Amino acid sequence: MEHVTRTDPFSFSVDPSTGIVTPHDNLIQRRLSHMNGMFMDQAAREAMLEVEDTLLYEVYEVEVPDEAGHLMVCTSITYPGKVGREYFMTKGHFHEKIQTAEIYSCLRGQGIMMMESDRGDWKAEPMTQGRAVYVPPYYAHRSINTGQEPLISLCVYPGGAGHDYATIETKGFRKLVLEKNGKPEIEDNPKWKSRI
Ligand code: M6P
Ligand code: ZN
Repeated sequence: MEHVTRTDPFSFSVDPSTGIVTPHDNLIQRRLSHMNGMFMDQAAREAMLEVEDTLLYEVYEVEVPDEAGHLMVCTSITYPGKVGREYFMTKGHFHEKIQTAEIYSCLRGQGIMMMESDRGDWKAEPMTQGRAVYVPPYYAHRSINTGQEPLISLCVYPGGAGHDYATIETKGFRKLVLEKNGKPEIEDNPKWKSRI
């Protein structure tokens, strides 16, 4: 794969049906085995893992300098499926520089962007083709695929923002999105720990 750090003007293409960015520099693939303790139903996760280490989501990254002034750009593709009643989702993260925002422009699929601030405020916004979500500063964010096809977004965030995964890994999101009677429902996370 071509590996360059771009500082000159450039353009790239995004296939809205697959989320593949051309050209791209990195492809991140996250599987069930990478999501230890993140899904509510641990037994369902373990049973699935015995059969297959399912691919949950992919991220195609375009490499630009990871520093203030630049805009990091990538696509995220979350595949459809569930672990127990819980829909496939991204790990979710705060930005290391917590005062930085992000835009997710949804290109395909149906889902929910779950957002939660460091003060414990939360908001769930719909993700659907043609709709964009603004994740403000101080909000952790996780995309959740509640549909039958890949949930694809083009994401843009400030260079130098960084990813803080540890907070979500240890404390979780306050709310979960679970299937109930065939529909997504937002429920309290019994394991959530307040950050304050
Ligand atoms: C989006 C962006 C990326 C992020 C990815 C996957 O594409 O927010 O910065 O890495 O989603 O989410 P996560 O990092 O939480 O696994
Ligand atoms: Zn982010």
